[in-house]
Amino acid sequence: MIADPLPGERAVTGAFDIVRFRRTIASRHHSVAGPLCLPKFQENWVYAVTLRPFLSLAAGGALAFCVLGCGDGSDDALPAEMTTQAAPDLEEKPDRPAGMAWIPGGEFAMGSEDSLARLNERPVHRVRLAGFWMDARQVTNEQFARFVEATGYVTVAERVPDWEEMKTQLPPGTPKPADDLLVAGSMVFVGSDGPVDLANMGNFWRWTPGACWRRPAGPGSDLAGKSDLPVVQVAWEDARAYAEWAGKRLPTEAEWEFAARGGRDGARYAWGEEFRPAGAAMANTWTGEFPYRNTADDGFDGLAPVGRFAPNGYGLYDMAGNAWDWCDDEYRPDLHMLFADEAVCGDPAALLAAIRPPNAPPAAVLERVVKGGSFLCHASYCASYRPSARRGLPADTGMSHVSFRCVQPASAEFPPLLRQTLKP
Ligand SMILES: [Ca+2]
Ligand SMILES: [Cu+2]
Repeated sequence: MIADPLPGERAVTGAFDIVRFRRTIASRHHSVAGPLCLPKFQENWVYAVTLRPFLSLAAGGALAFCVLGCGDGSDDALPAEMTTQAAPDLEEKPDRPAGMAWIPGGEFAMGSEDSLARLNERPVHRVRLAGFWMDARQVTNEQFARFVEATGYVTVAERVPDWEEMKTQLPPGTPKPADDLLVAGSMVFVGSDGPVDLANMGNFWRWTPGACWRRPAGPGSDLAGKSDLPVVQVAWEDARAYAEWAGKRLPTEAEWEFAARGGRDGARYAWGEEFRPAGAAMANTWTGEFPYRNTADDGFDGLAPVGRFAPNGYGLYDMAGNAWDWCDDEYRPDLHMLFADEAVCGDPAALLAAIRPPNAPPAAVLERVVKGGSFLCHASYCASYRPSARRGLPADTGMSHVSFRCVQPASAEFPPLLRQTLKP
């Protein structure tokens, strides 16, 4: 049975917020869309759509609403370039970045209403995206090591938390955590000896001082033989730092989900409707009884090296299971409800950023979206190996099953999303 929401997950935001949000969208859309923007900006549409996150900040939100056109869809038809955009033949793209797959862009149904879908995946709404490049595989330990070697970067899990600094990012009056918690460390999956209460993560996860990407299971562990495993125990800002170094950025949730679907709009899984077509394991998940008995009959009882399962329709590997992928977006459990009445939306990440209230918490303490599920996902617990499945995780915490991959806009002249970090 699927419990909703997951343990530790916030309840879905109340109706009041949604009404207020819709009113904001409506007023902005109708006040700036028609006469002011469309004739003026239509010739630059493709450029503007690709630039939308940047523009949404640069223009204080107003421009974003006219180029994104998240309204009733009647007065802002897309120009031909967007609606007829076809997947370019990779062979014709001499500038294809190494290790990346072309995601053609277009329109898709974001979210799911099938029986496995949680509340935070409902309802389905249409989203329209421009094309982009995406890493075919998750960033491996070897790749991350190269980044660290080149930059001397120290990940969040390796830094001793500074309470004085933390305090400034937390609501006033937040009590100081116990001293033995204020040490460098990360969350390690430890499993259990038998059936336990799944609502209490502490029954199978342990905050582990000394755990970090180099020692993913804590002191005494290392990366021997793991160079082609996805890097884990990286916090969201570590993933972002890597992306910036690589000249890329993290995907938005919508980009990630569109890419994961591999062209199978509305399908339950990235590969179709059946979890194990003809008995074949399509992803590294938990087989057996969670969290104490892992039969590993998909070949792996822990993380698998990247690229061991069949790629999806866009040539992307491991978009289900193995390790979650960080996305750039703030996590809102009610995301899909916010867009329920819109015919077609631009990227929800840009829309939400544009209306972010000035008193919103600083970016550093927000939950960020993770997608794709992991080797720990099991039908009895979360079934998150579906493209629409989503969780929010604290941005500052690494875990045994969270990794990332990057994307790159179609042309280098478009500034990456990274440039408009929601810094406090
Ligand atoms: Ca497995
Ligand atoms: Cu899961």
